[in-house]
Amino acid sequence: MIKLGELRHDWTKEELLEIYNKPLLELIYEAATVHRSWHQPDEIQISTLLSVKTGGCPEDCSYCGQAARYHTNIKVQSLLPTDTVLQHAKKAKERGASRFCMAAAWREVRDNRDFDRIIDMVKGVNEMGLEVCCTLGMLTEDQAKRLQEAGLYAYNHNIDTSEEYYNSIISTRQFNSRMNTIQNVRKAGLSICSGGIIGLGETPEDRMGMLRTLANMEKHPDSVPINALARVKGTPLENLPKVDTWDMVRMVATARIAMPASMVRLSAGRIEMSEIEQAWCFMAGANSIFTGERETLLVTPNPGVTEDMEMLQNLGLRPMVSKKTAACSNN
Ligand code: SAM
Ligand code: DTB
Ligand code: SF4
Repeated sequence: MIKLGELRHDWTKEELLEIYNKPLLELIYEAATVHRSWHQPDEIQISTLLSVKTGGCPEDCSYCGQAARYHTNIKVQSLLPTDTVLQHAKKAKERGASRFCMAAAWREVRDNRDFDRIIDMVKGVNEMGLEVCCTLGMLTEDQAKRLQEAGLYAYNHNIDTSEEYYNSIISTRQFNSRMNTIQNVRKAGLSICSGGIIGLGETPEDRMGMLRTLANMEKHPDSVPINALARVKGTPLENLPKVDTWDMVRMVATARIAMPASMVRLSAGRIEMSEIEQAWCFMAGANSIFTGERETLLVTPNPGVTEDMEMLQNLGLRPMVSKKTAACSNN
């Protein structure tokens, strides 16, 4: 019998597979029980995502519409002006977001003027009382430190899939480079957001291999985004089948059990899920979502903010207050 609800860092792939393959309702019940003992079950974190630099990426991630080498219908956009980004952040806050995440289609951060501009954006968004997050590709320890000093709260860097399957999906970098960046982010004292994608043609063993890597880190990532592949026309994975919702529910439930204290974020793929399907994911322990102000995630569609707020209301859920706002109003 596997004991559930404890913080552990020694999961085996077999144990995780056993959990993942449990009879569905039993699995959901157990994940919901763990969820309730670690979190306020009616609170959902709203993280607004903005693509601050879109497309033209030199990497070959075979799921990604932003890789320059694939012929996708994406509009390439160089780094947005700081003012524009700050306006978006203000609007996101007014609409209930507690976290604002800025994404750039970069392989890695370079110490150039664009990075200086990102630093200004981080300062500006931080001053609004939002938790600022960035996802900019690979980082050195010094760059992570610079972001932290500017007021960055969290850094998103996904491991995407299992170590074994990684090279079938991405050839322009190694799994270990991702792990190194996560280590650099940790050394800078930033909150870590790291998860992955399902629906890339991986096996359940790969899915659990990915969760095992995340769950056996010295400290679990503070948030774990679970993405279902958003199939982008022109990418090598465009014709893969849509992820089965019950697979998503199983993945969320297993992540919740393996990393009980972490935020589990229902990420890409929500546009293809009904409110009822999303409700199952919340029941299974998801407690965070990405909203996009422009009804896109980065380049693919996402539910609108109004639709999302209606969904939360229908389900009796409420947006989580930012830890920073809560701290300010208590003073
Ligand atoms: N370029 C940076 C990087 O790769 O870390 C930051 C942005 S990148 C778009 C962030 C993450 O989004 C990827 O690591 C991947 O997990 C996820 N992602 C990208 N395209 C996706 C897609 N089509 N479907 C699902 N998730 C996707
Ligand atoms: C994450 O795990 N999911 C977000 C975020 N991190 C940056 C991105 C999902 C992208 C989905 C496809 C797109 O719109 O490009
Ligand atoms: Fe570039 Fe990130 Fe897309 Fe990979 S996932 S191609 S690194 S933007």
